[in-house]
Amino acid sequence: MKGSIKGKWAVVTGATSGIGKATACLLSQHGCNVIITGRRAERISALRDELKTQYGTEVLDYCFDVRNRQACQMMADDLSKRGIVPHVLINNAGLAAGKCKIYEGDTEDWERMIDTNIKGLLYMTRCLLPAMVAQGKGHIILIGSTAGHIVYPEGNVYHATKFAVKALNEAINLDLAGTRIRCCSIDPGAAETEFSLVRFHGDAEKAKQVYEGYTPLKAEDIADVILYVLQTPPHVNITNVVMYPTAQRSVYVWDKSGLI
Ligand code: NDP
Ligand code: 8X3
Repeated sequence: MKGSIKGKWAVVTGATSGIGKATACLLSQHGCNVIITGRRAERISALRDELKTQYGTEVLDYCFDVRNRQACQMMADDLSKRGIVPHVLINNAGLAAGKCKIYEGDTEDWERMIDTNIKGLLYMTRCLLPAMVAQGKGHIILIGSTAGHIVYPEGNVYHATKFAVKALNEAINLDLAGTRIRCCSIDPGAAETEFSLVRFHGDAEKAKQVYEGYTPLKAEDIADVILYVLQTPPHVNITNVVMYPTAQRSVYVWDKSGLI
């Protein structure tokens, strides 16, 4: 029996762009009420209006930085005041900042990645998981990466953060043993979003080159997998999905001939 997400509440962090936005749209299309978050206020409110108009689901929007623990807690408190216990938390907000040898790394880039990809994910989980545990159900999705399985040169700190996500997925699952709450890390390879634009600090030409010569994953491909995982029946816990574009078989093996 397929589980349904209709009428449930899902928190999606990083919903202003890429994977988070595609996921918020798909969940909303399937009748799920969404709580969308991100730092870019205009994008968040535009998405809220679009989803309400297009799908008629309930949408709440919160504009904050996941690196700010108090702001994460304020969102959780506000939900609780409204009597909403999210059934789903999608910890998607994240980034790579820079790509260079570790001895040339920018420590501000390191802090952005560590504070967002690890600490932001932890804050959101710490703020929302207790209510799920209390109600005895829920589903957490972590957006990890193939970068959390194998390291490529100059990826150093980004890899460290995604290896941490892999460890946290295992840890969360262990700590939730004996509950009905499930946790899954979805780990994509190259997906064309604003990811590379952010990584290369706004250099659009460099970002474009990352996706040349092959068909990368689309944000919607990852959203499809998230939906599949969320719709599995309550006795099924898919704990990890690794997905590459067909043209990429590992972080090292690509076909960039333009054929695939
Ligand atoms: P995008 O840059 O398109 O989207 C990133 C999202 O994260 C934006 O909505 C951004 O919103 C949000 N975000 C970033 N920092 C913060 C912050 N401090 N506080 C709140 N929100 C934040 O990239 P993707 O969609 O590709 O990235 C989403 C996730 O997928 C990341 O965790 C990334 O590591 C992971 N991933 C991406 C892959 C890829 O190739 N694209 C492959 C594997 C994993 P805003 O700026 O408005 O705050
Ligand atoms: C993003 C995938 O290969 O650019 O996490 O690191 S990769």
